Amino acid sequence: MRVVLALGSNLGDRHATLRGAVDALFAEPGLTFVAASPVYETDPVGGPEQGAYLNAVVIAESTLEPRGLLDRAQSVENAFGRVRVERWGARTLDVDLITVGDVVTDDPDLTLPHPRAHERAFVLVPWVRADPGAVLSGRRVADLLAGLDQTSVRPRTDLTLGGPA
Ligand code: A4P
Ligand code: MG
Repeated sequence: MRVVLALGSNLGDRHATLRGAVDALFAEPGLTFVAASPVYETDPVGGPEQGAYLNAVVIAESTLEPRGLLDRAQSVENAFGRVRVERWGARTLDVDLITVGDVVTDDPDLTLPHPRAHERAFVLVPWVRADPGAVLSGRRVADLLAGLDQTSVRPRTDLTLGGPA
């Protein structure tokens, strides 16, 4: 199954964290790297006052069950010292599952597609760069973006993500 993962960091060495997260995500069988977006500096959305994020999107082929993929994402978050203090608060690393094939679920522990992805420029801008034909719930991501303010999502052309080492 084709899967889309969104990575975010706004604490510590954000770029090193994102690169390390890509290595960790693909370190075990079940996930094969397909593409990574450029890296973007983004204004924080929601939550308490906090610093700017680096955000990026990674596309992969997965043979994992959706649960197994969530476990992988959460263990990588934990490996990078994620401490859950406050929802939407600052974090060294957030790994969200945006889509997992065509799976649709409304389980609070794993909602697919990600319930806020369609309104988040910090997810959709990198996603469409990694996959210009991307579709979310039957709508072209490029079209979804046309209705969103993208000024809060700025390319960091001095930084790259790329695939696992
Ligand atoms: N969960 C349910 N569905 C999913 C899914 N599709 N992917 C559950 C990942 N997790 C999912 O997440 C809370 C719970 O959501 C998990 O236990 C999981 O089982 P969390 O990572 O513990 O907490 P969180 O990330 O603080 O909450 P949440 O609701 O995931 O927040 P968001 O929506 O991820 O927002 N601004 C900018 N510019 N860039 C960002 O990256 N990120 C957030 C976090 C807020 N503002 C941001 C950014
Ligand atoms: Mg999250």
